Amino acid sequence: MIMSDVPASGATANASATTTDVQGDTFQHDVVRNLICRQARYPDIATTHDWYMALAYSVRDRMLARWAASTKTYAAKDVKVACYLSAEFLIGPQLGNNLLNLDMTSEAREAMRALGQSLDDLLAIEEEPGLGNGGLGRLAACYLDSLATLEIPAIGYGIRYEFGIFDQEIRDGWQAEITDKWLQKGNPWEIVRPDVSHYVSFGGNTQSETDAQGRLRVRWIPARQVKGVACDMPMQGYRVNTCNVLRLWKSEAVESFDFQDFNAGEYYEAVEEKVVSETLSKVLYPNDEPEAGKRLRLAQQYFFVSCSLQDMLRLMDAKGTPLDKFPDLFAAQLNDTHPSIAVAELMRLLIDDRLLSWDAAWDITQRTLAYTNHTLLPEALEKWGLPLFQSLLPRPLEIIYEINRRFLQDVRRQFPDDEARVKRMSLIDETGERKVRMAHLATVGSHSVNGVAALHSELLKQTVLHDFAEMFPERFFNVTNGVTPRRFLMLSNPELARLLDQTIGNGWRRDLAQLDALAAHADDTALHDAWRTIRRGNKTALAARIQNATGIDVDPAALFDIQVKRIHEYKRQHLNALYIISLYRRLLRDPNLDTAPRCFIFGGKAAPGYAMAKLIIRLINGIAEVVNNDTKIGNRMKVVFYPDFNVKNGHWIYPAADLSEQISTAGKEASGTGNMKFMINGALTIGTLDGANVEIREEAGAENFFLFGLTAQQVEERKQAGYRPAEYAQGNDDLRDALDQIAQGRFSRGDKQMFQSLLDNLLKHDPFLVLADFADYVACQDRVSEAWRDTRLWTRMSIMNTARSGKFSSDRAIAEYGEHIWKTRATRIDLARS
Ligand code: 26Q
Repeated sequence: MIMSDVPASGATANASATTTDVQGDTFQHDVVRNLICRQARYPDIATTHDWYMALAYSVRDRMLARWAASTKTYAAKDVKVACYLSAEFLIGPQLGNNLLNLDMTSEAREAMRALGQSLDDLLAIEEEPGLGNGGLGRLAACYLDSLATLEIPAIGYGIRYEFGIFDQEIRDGWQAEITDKWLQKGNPWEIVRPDVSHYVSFGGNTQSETDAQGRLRVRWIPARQVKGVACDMPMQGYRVNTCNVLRLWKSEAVESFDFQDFNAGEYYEAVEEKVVSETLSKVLYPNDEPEAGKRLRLAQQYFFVSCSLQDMLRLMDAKGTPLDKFPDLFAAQLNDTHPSIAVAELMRLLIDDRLLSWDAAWDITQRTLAYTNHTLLPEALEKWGLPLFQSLLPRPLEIIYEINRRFLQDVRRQFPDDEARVKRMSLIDETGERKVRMAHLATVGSHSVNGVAALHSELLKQTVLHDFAEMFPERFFNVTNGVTPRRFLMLSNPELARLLDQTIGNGWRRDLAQLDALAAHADDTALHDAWRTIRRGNKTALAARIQNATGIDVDPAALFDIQVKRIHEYKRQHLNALYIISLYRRLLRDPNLDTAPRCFIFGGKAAPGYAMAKLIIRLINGIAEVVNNDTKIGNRMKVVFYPDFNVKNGHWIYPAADLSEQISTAGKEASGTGNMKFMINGALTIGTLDGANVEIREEAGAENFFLFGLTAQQVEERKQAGYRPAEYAQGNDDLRDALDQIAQGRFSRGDKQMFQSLLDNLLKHDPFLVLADFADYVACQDRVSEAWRDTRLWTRMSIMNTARSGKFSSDRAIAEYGEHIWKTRATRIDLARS
């Protein structure tokens, strides 16, 4: 099958010819044909990468038959499509997941074996598209998997970054950032559609005029335009025919780039224009917080949002749906405020291009859009200065002013004589340099606002969006995050999946809540033995990878204590580090101390400009160097910083964890999703009452969770009362000693300066209460060690964690979004009849 034969979404096609074509041949034959016809190689000289490409194309062909059927069904039937707008989609390697979802892993393994290739080798060489920073981007990917699996018509809309999140290397203990070149050898999953493109305007100014009907019209005369071209990736559901699309926009110069009439000066200007246009989708910003004044970032956001909304309008036109039915055809979810310019852009498209009245346009906009908030941290709330906004997006800014004018009128009507409230709620922050508050824009322009865990959704209503929750209580929801059990259990822990099948049947594969049946077997000795054997196998596999990546030898019999996530002060990797130092010092003082051997494993990237996060990585590596080489310690503890934590490495890490570190300052982590990946795989959690930890503990049972630390309310009270971190160091010998060791250069080869800023910060400010929680954390870690020594007890707790993890499937989360927010329904795709 030739890829340009596949119709664009919204068009119709007869898939039966291609379906027969693909299915008529054996799979092995398909692979060889793709090797020759697409890779232009023949078997004798093909490299492993050639075989990978040939296999991937053959798998893609199977998906495209289902994609055509899905697209045709959506175009023909009265369906509502969920559009997930996100600046990030951290989808991970695709081959294994697509084989799993198509239920053809064994077939592919067999075919490749017959061709002299190992499927595992081919899986191993796949580059992962790192089109995201962390939790938020990975959540979007899990949701696409669940949407397709639940047979909900859906499109993911985002940006096709040429360079995704950097690869991390560790040099001399420091993080080094290496450019991510994921597209260098081609992306077999992508289908570029030059025919699906939209123009996006930037800069210039606006003019008002009255049209022939006497209506006031605004014309935006932009300084430049950029073209967005659709690059599609198929998103196959698990054992269903539904195949949805992830549509990522790549920026290009507009065609009017003209070689005809130029003198030399104009030629170079024209080339420069082309370069600037193509820069838009060049690189993912590697920060998981906004940075002030980054013009290109705002341009990226507007670029992908405008392309996506124009695309939805195009699909609606193709279907012949009238404009006022737009909210019945599409639900658009805004993944944080990054796409929140959609509020102004949809208004602009409806008013300026489609000539709707303000009120009609506003009704459509609000009924279409919904907003998910992922943070309460004030520094992480997106705001854009007016001068920048004005110069880049003059027309959308005008619309924001008008939205604000009308909105503040409503506020004054509902809350008379409360100008303080008006100031707090305004879409424009006038406290310092004037800025657009994107969270306010998203809230005002949406019919639904949700947080990502129960605690977070409550705090959202009490803090950053308090005034809005008072004014529009009916808009506020909670949808606790979830993760896909396909990738994070079936694919990455196949042995455990098989054991679950044997123990409780395979119903859990379609409905993760059925894992609950495992609880009845929690004391079954045979299950305990099988459970531990599998976990030991997973730990041995991770140990081999650790040896390979770092040269450190770890013993799979040790307790694997793992913290993997972005490096952030609020996530408190340094609290973990301080505990490790104190344990090390204890072991030195008392060589006969009878403790459980532990292997502490860290992983995670630091934003390149976040000095403190980079210093924390250096500290962990400094501790590792000392501890791992101290013969007095032997194998009783090891410390590892596993470089380049990403989705692919996660596949090896989550199934090998005994203990999951979820130790953020209460009230700061919106949800967390790594916590769920660990739990599903049978790790126990040591954690604070933060984000989804609260619900994890509720589900697992308090007896199967290691809780420590201040609550969100206590954190606030402690701060109100004037928190003095140095007092905690004074009052705790172990803590003072650990800090002293750092100060003396023990973990920096004698350099007493290296960690000075970190120590100063902890002792003088400690904004995330590391020192206040230290003692309780140590006490809790001691309880962990006690429990670990009772193998039966630990295994039971591990089984109970998996058994009670059903709630944390992204299928449950997507079902809630579908029912309460989008009003979408499952649509069965019939392959035979398409
Ligand atoms: C914004 C503007 C400019 C540049 C970058 C950004 C930006 C990029 C990424 C801001 C935030 C992010 C990512 C945030 C994130 O990953 N948040 C996490 O979302 C998860 C899914 O809901 C939660 O589980 C985590 O608790 C939350 O931290």
